[in-house]
Amino acid sequence: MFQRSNSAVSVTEHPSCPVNSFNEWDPLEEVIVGVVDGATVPPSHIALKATLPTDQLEFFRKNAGKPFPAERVTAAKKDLEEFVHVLEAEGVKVRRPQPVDQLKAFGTPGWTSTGLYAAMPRDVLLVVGNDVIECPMAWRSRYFETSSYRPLLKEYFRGGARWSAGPKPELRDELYDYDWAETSEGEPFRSVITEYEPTFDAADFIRCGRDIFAQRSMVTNDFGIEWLRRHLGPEYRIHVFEFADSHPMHIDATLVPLAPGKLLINPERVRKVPELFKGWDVFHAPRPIMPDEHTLYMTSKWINMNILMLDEQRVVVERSDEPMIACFKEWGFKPILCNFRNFNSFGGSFHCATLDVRRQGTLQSYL
Ligand code: ABU
Repeated sequence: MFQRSNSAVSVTEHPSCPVNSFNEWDPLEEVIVGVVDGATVPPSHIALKATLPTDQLEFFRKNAGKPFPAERVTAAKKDLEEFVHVLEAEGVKVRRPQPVDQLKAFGTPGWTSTGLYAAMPRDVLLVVGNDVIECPMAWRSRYFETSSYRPLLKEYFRGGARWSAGPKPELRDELYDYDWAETSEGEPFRSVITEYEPTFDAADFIRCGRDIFAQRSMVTNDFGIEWLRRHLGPEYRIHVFEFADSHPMHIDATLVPLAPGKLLINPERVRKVPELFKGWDVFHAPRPIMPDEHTLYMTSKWINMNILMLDEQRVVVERSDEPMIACFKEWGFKPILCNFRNFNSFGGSFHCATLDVRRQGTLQSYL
């Protein structure tokens, strides 16, 4: 479950580094916002089957290796443009990845694939302090996803950032449980990936200064978590939680620290708030109001809680999500509104679509 350490609060300062982000709420200065251009349906694979909404399996089977419908990509791009304007109006510097041809096949001696997109920087890159880490992702279609970010990574490195990468995985058949099947209510979590090699998506980790919360998922294994733990070293404590979620993939619609002492939880998945948060204000996300007919290719409706904190007060929330807007106001935050429903169709919301490259602030303990 989780580890606890009582080491004293201390502070590390790197004032001039272009990459500097220790938590989810210090004042945001620079952010990468993804691009949806060229979004392509990945080839069929057991790793996808284990995570896709069941009503999308047929779409993915029929459209494997083809572009997502052009009208949906155009609508999502419009949402992203609005989001960029909203962030700039709030004083945040916005950077964008380079779109690449996702239809171009690539592979290793064991397999071939086409790509997915560069829409979700949160999945592929993890910023911890001054270190930007390329994640060893478990989906074959995402093997080269960092390519879109390489110009930015080189620039940040030249500016003084640390640039790391997890061990490049082989993604051989041994990594996958081809016999994977749905579990029944009450059964322990069954992942579609094995412990063959370390894999993780950045979005299975959420930062809270020295403490980082994580989950095992359909893309993140214990081997990957252990790699990250050793890579980060003793300055950080990774706490691994298990939630009531039989298809976990990314923690940021389940458990989201909003500010020191303030935690947002998914009330369906977090049945018991970990002891670690004793004394914190725990806010229950309201049930999502996304209409059933709104296409969500790759996510649950709980992306209503996939928000982006601009500082301890300002939070970017979907414009039509009235319950969430009302809750944030009641809890003392300042919601900043942005249309994002069409982007949501592609699997995430404001947190997924961003990578907070630089926030003011230093390494602190909040627990
Ligand atoms: N990163 C999106 C997570 C969505 C979900 O857990 O439902």
